[in-house]
Amino acid sequence: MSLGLETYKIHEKIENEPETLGRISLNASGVYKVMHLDGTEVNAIPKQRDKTFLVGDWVVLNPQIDFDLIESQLPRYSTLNRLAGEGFHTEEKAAASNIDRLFICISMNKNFKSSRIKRYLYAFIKPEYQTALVLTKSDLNPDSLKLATQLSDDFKIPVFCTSSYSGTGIESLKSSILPGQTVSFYGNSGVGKSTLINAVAQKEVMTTKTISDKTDKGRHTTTSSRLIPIHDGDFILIDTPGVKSVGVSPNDLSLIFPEITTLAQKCRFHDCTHTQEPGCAVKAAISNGMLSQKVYQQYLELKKESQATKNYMAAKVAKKLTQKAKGKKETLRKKNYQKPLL
Ligand SMILES: Nc1nc2c(ncn2[C@@H]2O[C@H](COP(=O)(O)OP(=O)(O)OP(=O)(O)O)[C@@H](O)[C@H]2O)c(=O)[nH]1
Ligand SMILES: [Mg+2]
Ligand SMILES: [Zn+2]
Repeated sequence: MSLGLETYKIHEKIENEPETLGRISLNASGVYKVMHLDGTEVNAIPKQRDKTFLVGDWVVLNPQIDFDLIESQLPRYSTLNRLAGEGFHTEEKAAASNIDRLFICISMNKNFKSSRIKRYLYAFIKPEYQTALVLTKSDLNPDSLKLATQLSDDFKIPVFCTSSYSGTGIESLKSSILPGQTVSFYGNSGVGKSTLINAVAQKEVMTTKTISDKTDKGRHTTTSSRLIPIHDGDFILIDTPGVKSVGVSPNDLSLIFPEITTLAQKCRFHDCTHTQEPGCAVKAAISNGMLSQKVYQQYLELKKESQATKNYMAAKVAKKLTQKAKGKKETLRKKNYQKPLL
């Protein structure tokens, strides 16, 4: 079993690897497991207690009786960062390392929006790994195939249309993964990442849970990243915990649509919404074919979403403040309470 070592050696130009090498296969809030090249998995403890690792890291091990000490970590050639934060995207958290391909999973249920994809691609197209889209649960949407073609035309990246239930697209997804590659799956909780991994692996390697198809709200079944060798380590999958849907801040919006930001500087009004104002450079660019109608629509959709997130966050803050004020009143009331004289 090579666990992707050959690929790693090519990237890092290593000829002879250290003898006791392993790959971090689980990180459950700082509790690690490591996989040896023969496929066995053991508990692992960092020699330096404050050192943290990512699933996918190559590490030098010092085997003990019933665990391995992690002596050191070899450099990473790629890192997958998850978008995280409450309301808006406020931080990035590393989730996996040394990956060659990333599959962004999007469920084909009725909440599907192509503007979201634009947002994901902005965050995840990186030179260190190849990115592709995976449309999951295609059995829920009769237009899935059509959408897949449209998305691959629009975004110029590979799109796989899959259903783990019917088996559609699983084989083509699997055969697109080259020997020795490490691939990771990313997406909102409940889109079906773990079910897809089980379908590709043809066995129950990941726990999945039933959710209501009505809301498609995941319950965060997978809570830690996990490395899974397929076909005796021919290629390696990394399942990552689902992310909450992260909102788009106005700042993200201008980064995702640089062409609109540039055009907006020429609008007559500085607070132009690019919808009906006179002298709008964005609308003018659409009329003369400089800006595509599709990109404009995606911009409006994400802008609406950004406003909705802003309102949601404002309402949440207001609720907290009211609760705080109520709490203060209550303490005051208690403080002023006098025991009745009997
Ligand atoms: N209709 C349909 N449902 C699916 C399909 N794949 C998965 N599901 C269902 O979607 C739900 C979530 O699947 P999971 O694989 O646990 O989702 P996940 O993305 O791993 O979720 P997290 O681990 O929380 O990030 C389960 O109820 C699955 O049965 C599919 O191809 N079609
Ligand atoms: Mg999962
Ligand atoms: Zn304008």
